[in-house]
Amino acid sequence: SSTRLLIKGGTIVNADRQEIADVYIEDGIIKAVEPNMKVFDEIRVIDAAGHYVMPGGIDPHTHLAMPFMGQVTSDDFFSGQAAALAGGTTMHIDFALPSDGDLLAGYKQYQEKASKACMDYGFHMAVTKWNDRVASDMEMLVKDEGINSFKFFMAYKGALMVTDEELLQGLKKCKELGALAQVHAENGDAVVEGQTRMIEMGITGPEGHCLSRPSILEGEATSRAIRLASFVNTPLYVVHVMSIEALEEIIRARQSGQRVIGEPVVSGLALDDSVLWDPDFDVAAKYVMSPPIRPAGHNMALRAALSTGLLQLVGTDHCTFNSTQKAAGKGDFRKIPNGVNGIEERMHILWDLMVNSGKITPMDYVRITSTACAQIFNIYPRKGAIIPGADADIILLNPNATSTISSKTHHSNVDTNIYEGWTLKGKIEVTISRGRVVWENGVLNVFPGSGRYIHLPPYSYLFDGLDKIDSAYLSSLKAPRHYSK
Ligand code: DUC
Ligand code: ZN
Ligand code: ZN
Ligand code: ZN
Repeated sequence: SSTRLLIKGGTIVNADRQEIADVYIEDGIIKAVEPNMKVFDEIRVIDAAGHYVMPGGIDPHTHLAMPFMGQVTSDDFFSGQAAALAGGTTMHIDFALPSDGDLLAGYKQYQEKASKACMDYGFHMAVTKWNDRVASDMEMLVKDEGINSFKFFMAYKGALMVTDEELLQGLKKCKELGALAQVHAENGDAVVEGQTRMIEMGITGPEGHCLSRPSILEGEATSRAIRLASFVNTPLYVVHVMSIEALEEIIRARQSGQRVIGEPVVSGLALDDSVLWDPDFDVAAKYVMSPPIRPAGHNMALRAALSTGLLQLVGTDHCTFNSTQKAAGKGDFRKIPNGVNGIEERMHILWDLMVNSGKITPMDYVRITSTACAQIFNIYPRKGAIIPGADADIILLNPNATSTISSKTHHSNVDTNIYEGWTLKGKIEVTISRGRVVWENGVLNVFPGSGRYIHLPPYSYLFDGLDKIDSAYLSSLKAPRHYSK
């Protein structure tokens, strides 16, 4: 039986236009977007007058069911995705982290974890070492399994960190495959040095976390990654941009024509590091993530960059640990598992922070929460747009309603919330996932196994014309040289 749905009279917002129209959906696909459509029998009609009707959010950066720092993140693919849907996000791209650097095995493990998915998802794959096997696995994942991005950690020395040599090989392979290279940019050697300094000074609490890895270390690694990507001439995606130093490197590179994407995360935009000085360990520890939340001012610069297009899309780095898990680092901040929540809060916080404040328009909001992500990961316009033929992933936002965040009412499987008590204006009242109403009147209607794996094809627009740049470079080498005696 076909499911038919008509969303009537709302303000349809796409990244490039806004209009009052109806949206007709059949079997999970948007069939028509037109004003004043006729209502047929046996069709469910949702009255959207006074509401913004927008593409569902796509979170480019999450960690569900991930073993990390001796713990496993508390949200799995069901609880994390249910939370996402309740917060207006209808797709995410999770970081598959292979336990022993074996990419294919890791990919299969993550697909197994995702068998309980209740919304659409894709994967990035983390590369934590380099050898021929890793290279051939990357090739297989791109050609057969729908992976088009690989993340390299420049921090987490002794665990996930790659050397510059490994990063360089990875960048070359990404370029060859048309896959997007992503970096966690912090200087991992200097982080260890900074941590040792703190412990020697007797600073063992959560404030030691941000003091030990200041923003210059993020700026240095961002600069290094950008310059290595330039040397290889391949696009680069910098995940969780947290600081002015990193931002400046990205802006410089973009202004010189380099293809660099910068992704801030909600916590870095919305908070500052004062929270890490809370005398209550349990409170301060919940904000520990890497790179750390920065001193006040960095967040304002990131917001400004986002509003002017210097940063392109927003993730969350959703990576939740319960307070009992965070307690592993009581007395030594180095053992606090790194990660914060955000998958459920991202859409509401960005609306309040960026749209209500007048920094961006609803169209910009759609771009930074959905469209840009779909374009970068090469699934636009199937995702990220309300147009005929696209997947019916849609949200209805009431700009006049408010909601208050609390760990007591959120859907994420974690006992704390870093935005506890925040009241936000602009409420996502309905979430539609591939034509099915999954969130309405404060009630979730989801079941495990209903989410689909979305193949992400290689060679996004970021690769267009790159070969011309390479051939121009090669022919410049053949040009006559002039030497002065
Ligand atoms: N940072 C975090 O805070 N959590 C997961 C991994 C990371 O890089
Ligand atoms: Zn990271
Ligand atoms: Zn992350
Ligand atoms: Zn309403």
